[in-house]
Amino acid sequence: MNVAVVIAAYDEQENIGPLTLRLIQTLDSIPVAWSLTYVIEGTDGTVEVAKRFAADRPEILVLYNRAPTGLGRAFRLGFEAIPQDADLVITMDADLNHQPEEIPFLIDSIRAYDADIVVGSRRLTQSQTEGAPLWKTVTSVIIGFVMRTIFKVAVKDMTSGYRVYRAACLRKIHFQNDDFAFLPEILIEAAAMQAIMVEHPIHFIFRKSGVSKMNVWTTARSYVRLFGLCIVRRARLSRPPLETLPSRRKEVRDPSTAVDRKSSLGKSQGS
Ligand SMILES: Nc1nc2c(ncn2[C@@H]2O[C@H](COP(=O)(O)OP(=O)(O)OP(=O)(O)O)[C@@H](O)[C@H]2O)c(=O)[nH]1
Ligand SMILES: [Mg+2]
Repeated sequence: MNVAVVIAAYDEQENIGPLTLRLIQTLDSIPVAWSLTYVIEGTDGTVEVAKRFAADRPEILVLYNRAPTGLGRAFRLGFEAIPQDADLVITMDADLNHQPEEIPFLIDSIRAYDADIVVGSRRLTQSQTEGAPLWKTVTSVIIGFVMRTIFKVAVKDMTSGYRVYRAACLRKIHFQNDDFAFLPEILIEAAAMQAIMVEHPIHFIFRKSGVSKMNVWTTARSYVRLFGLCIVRRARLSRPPLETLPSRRKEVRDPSTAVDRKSSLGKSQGS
């Protein structure tokens, strides 16, 4: 099995070293072929640390931009770079929110449920969350509730960035959002494709180094854009088929038209 890990990092100099060491240790300990793609942005030295690891391990690819382009855009770039033969794609944060040692359990979960996506979840009874400020947890729970209600996606933790995707499923999903809202967008798209999604409890640890890159205004704008996009899509999908539009109904009620339709139907069936 080929596993491609994709991680976006923006000024995570203190975290990238310990994260990479733990990832290598975990991925080397399970019977898979792996690759690790970093999409690094910023100028704090994160890229130099990652490149030192990449010089030793050919499995590691480092993509780099100086200026941050947004989380969704960074992941789009990372997903484009995953090897063609990847079976699974794993995403996680670079700030040690997500524990690399849990990767084998998430992989077991996608296999056991024959799922398309496994979401590493902070919202199950066995999940553990350490150190997250109350406002973040409350905001995330509210966003999750609103999304689930409006878009009918049966996932409790829709904003979690710790996920395992079947590569074949991920390749079919084309998300539009350039910022944090790409995370729920992927699940909304996947639900529309009838993808099988399951959640697996994780141990989430709030960042101990570096600062949050989630800008409240940019993120709010990206969610507004997502809602707009989804509402337009839903309106298109729920538009009644031509026959039931009012003007067509009138036409069918007209006895002469109804006879015409019947006879033309009969003809096409008969021929
Ligand atoms: N390449 C890139 N990475 C980004 C960008 N924005 C965020 N990230 C990374 O995406 C991940 C999630 O961002 P965080 O700042 O941790 O957001 P968060 O988890 O909601 O906030 P914290 O509470 O600080 O953990 C981290 O690994 C960031 O370094 C971006 O514009 N470009
Ligand atoms: Mg984080």
